[in-house]
Amino acid sequence: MHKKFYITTPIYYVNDVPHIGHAYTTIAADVLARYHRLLGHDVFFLTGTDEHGQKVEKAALERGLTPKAHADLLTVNFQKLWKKLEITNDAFIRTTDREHISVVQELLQKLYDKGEIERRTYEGWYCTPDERFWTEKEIVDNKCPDCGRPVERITEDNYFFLMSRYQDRLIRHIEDHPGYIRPESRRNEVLGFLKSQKLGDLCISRPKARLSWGIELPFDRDFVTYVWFDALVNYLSATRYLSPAAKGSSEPSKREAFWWPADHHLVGKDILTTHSVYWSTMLMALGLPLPGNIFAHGWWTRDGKKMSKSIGNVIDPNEVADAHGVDSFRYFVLREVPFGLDGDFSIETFTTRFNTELANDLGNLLSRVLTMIGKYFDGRIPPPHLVTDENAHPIDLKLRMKASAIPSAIAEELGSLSFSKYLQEVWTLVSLANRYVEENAPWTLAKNKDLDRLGAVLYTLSESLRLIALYLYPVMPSTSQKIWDALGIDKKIAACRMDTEQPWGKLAIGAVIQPGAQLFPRIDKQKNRETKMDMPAEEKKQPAPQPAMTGHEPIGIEDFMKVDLRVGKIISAERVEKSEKLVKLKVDIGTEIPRQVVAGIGKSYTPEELIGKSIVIVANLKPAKLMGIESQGMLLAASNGDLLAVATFDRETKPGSRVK
Ligand code: ME8
Repeated sequence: MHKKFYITTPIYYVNDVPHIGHAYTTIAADVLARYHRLLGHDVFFLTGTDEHGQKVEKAALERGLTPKAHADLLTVNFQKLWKKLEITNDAFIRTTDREHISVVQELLQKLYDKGEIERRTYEGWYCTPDERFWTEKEIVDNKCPDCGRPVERITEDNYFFLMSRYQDRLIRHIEDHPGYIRPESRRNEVLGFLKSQKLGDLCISRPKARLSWGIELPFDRDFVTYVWFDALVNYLSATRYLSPAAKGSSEPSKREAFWWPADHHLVGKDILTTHSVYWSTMLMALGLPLPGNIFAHGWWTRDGKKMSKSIGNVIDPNEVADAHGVDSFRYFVLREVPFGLDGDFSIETFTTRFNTELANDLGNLLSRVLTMIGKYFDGRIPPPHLVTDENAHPIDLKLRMKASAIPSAIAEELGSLSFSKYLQEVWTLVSLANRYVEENAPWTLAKNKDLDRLGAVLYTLSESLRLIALYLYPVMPSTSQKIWDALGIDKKIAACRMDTEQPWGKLAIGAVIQPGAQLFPRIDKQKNRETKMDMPAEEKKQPAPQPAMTGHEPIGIEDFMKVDLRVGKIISAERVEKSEKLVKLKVDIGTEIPRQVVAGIGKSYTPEELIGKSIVIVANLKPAKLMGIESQGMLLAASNGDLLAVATFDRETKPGSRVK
């Protein structure tokens, strides 16, 4: 028996270009679709564009185009963006599709024939420029509450869907199905509203005299369908003509039955009512099953402010992805805010997460492991030197157990759409692997020629990285594939199954690693304040500003205490390419992440003799770039002409201890 998984995003209005809100829902849906494919489920992931109605007609008019020509142009922006963001939607619906139109008309006719739609005379206050009705209570001094222009009293005939009939049934459905509307707070809002107010009927037509850009009512050619009635039907109509063939049957008629109802409708909080009330009652009237879940996510602000075109602070997902990569954008939006709450986007928070979580925690872990395999094992995955769990090293077992526990944690977190918690779960493994490096000090094992243990340690780390990539694949598909490629795994994750890949020990011994470029080159926060090493030659020539007088004028203790001197233990050292002097060091100063320090001591020391030394680090120096590499501190050394002497300690000292 195949398990099917059907997920949708809202269909986006083609009145404007895509922004971060559109990208957010679509990325979230893509993560779930990819995850369910990894589980071996039959997946149908649908997105598309909403092309009828007043908003689109108005936008087209402003550009001097017919609504259809305008829609044809703007829908491409969405399709292109989804391609760039590696969205794997199985179909893209446009409400101007002939097949969709015919399903909308069929359903309207069905409801009309069943007596669920009625013609009524409607009287209300109408704002002509805004083209919408207001109630007596809403208008202010006979003016439109939205634009402030005078409203007129209009009486016109329209068709109404008798939604009020379903109020009690809807309340019961929401109460009986706690997962129907999520998150909990939104569910309570909808229930509160349904229980405290009488539900009205829904006007589902617009006279053609007022709006012609819509689907004609099949039972009255003078009217078009209200845009929301048309749009919501997309979730159902797509199953008939855009879904993958139903498993075990090639008959198109079986498709709707196979795919419907959807498992999740992901929507933004502002369109929850249309989905939870209009759509649910429409389905009830049609005698169709309701979707499994409607999830309303929060809204993004930028630097604490609402995004708006007039302020010009709308985030273009294209720009962020072009500047810093698709995967980091996908990661950020899902990691930063629990799905369901509002979130804020700022370059500062993006950069911090990028540099610490992606560049340091994950990117450095991979490059360290690959460098050591290259150096100590000729670039081949070494054997783990373990036979059973019994003779495994306890710290190896701890890492293995954590790695094996992640799939069930992911199932739980993604089951409740807790994307941020899911990523945090995977990051506990990333952090544990980083700690494992420090605890095992492979460089010391190498120095002591303990190649068996060194092999076991590097195998354990490579295998952890293989699993980290597998677990991160739904969010960061390219990065994950790059990690597998680098580990010499000759498989496409997209074609793999979680259950066959998740067992520990699947990494092939002897596989040749393929180190590539850094996964996440750090974003330089102070690009404009780079050190002279990175400056153009012209600027380099200028005389350096003279340092303040030192050694002559006495300073107070408070000045000296401003300098944070720490004991640092060098855990790795390598020469900086194309430089005689510079050596890149990783220095343990007692923090979880070691410091990277670039020091000009390459003429006086070989990297090998530096490893293991305890030195003095200026820990609160502003980071600077040397030959394009960030240095996060400085070591103390004395110069004897050309030969430098690094300050060390004459007794064992703990990394991170203050030097004063
Ligand atoms: O509403 N942050 O389309 P749409 C997060 N066509 N999400 C945001 C946002 C923000 N700042 N601004 C907007 C429509 N959104 C209809 C849907 S479905 C049958 C029809 C979200 O293009 C908003 O919450 O105006 C909504 O989910 C989505 O963008 C599409 O908005």
